Amino acid sequence: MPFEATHKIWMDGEYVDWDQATVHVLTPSLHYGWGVFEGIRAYDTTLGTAVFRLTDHMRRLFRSAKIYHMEPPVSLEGAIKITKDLVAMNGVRACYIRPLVYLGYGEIGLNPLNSPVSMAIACWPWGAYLGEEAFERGVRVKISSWRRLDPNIIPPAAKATGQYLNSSLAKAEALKGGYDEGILLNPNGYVTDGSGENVFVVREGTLLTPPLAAGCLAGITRASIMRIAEDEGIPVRETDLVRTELYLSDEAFFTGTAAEVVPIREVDDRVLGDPGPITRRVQEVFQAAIHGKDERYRDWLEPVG
Ligand code: PY5
Repeated sequence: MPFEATHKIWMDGEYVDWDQATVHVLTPSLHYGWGVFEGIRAYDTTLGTAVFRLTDHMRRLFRSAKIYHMEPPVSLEGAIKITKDLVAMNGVRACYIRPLVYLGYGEIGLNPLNSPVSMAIACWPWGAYLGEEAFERGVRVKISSWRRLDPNIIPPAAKATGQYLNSSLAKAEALKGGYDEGILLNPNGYVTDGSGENVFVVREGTLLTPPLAAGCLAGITRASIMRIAEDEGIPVRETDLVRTELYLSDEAFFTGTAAEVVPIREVDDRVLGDPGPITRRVQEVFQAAIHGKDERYRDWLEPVG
């Protein structure tokens, strides 16, 4: 998917032109994947342009950095302010925001502890991650032959750049097989998440999703959907799921910042069918929430102006 470039990207204290936002080829993070990032969205809302759960995303970024012994060069409050200023400065009403904390040029050995820590924040308009049609019709999913990383190999609790080799292998396998997305099982065979989305299934009116200990990312959309479901009187339970529970579910869907809420219509060629009523309901409430149209979730919106 090509970029729809904006004007400025923030890099280590400066707002630089989009085309000038480059790093040296010997930047260690490029070689060894030692970096952490976030995916955030700003929406055109009833309050003007507002970032969805910006503070929660930045907290997760700082937690990821802690796991990898990196002290971001700005404070949490600083990162929040810069993000809002950047979105406003670029004049975009809605966009995807990508903060990145990484090791800057300086060292090329495997010791990550002596390199300077750099940070960048970019934003650009980014449409439906799994395609416009996916919202309505749902996606076809394959259980990946690639297993999710064990927490003692590379911790899924951090959103680290190198870790996404695992997700991208699953994504590539799914696409080459003619599917839209892959779901990864953990080394014990339990469902974790999609390559870039958390997974929910509906069984007899209850929403089920894998627990964090299964090895999925602590998704902010996941947490939002759990809260929405509770408010809507839909029971939610975190529980380990095996692949056949996806095949036999009444409904299933993905959640994520890039993807938002996307129905799953098939898993490994077992048809679940058109999006069901619970999927539709949470999709609808989530859309209202992110656009400032549901009072209950106003505090999730952090206006840029
Ligand atoms: N699981 C994985 C592996 C993810 O990468 C993501 C987010 C999620 C779950 C959902 O988390 P959240 O709801 O907090 O976004 N993926 C990124 C995103 O911005 C990267 C996608 C390219 O959605």
